Amino acid sequence: MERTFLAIKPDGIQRGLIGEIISRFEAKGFTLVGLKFMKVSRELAEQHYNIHREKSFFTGLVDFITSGPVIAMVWEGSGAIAAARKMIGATNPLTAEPGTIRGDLGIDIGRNIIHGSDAPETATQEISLWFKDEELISWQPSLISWIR
Ligand code: RTP
Ligand code: MG
Repeated sequence: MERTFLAIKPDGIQRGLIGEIISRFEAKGFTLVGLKFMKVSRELAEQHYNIHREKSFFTGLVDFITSGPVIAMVWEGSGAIAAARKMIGATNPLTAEPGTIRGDLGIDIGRNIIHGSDAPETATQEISLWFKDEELISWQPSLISWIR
């Protein structure tokens, strides 16, 4: 079963979009296997975005990600990595398709609400960077009927 790393960025938290975003992945049919509400250290932000270290926007990006709490998550399901990227939409919310999270909810490339791993290798790296093994829970829905 494929796993991907997603993080609701500080703008998503501050705009009250946590429920909206989590609902989309639940409704899609993916399974939540890890979640934490956390303040990101500069060190973690720099490691996470290491690939962009030489870019002009790097310092601003790290400043932003460390500016307020984020929600780090791991979601599981068949094809979860590519499907989550599709649900998130293009990097620039202004050109992201309607129906995607960024296309529906944002307008600023530097404040684009959510991060998602872009490939199987980065998903594996990011999951181990953000989560300890014991923070991830494999589970199946119970067969008990909860409501009668
Ligand atoms: P993310 O890693 O955050 O999920 O975003 P992404 O894959 O769609 O885009 P990526 O190329 O990895 O860029 C990481 C973040 O850097 C900011 N950015 N700013 N000003 C710019 O031209 C520019 N380009 C990228 C964005 O906030 C992007 O999410
Ligand atoms: Mg990226």
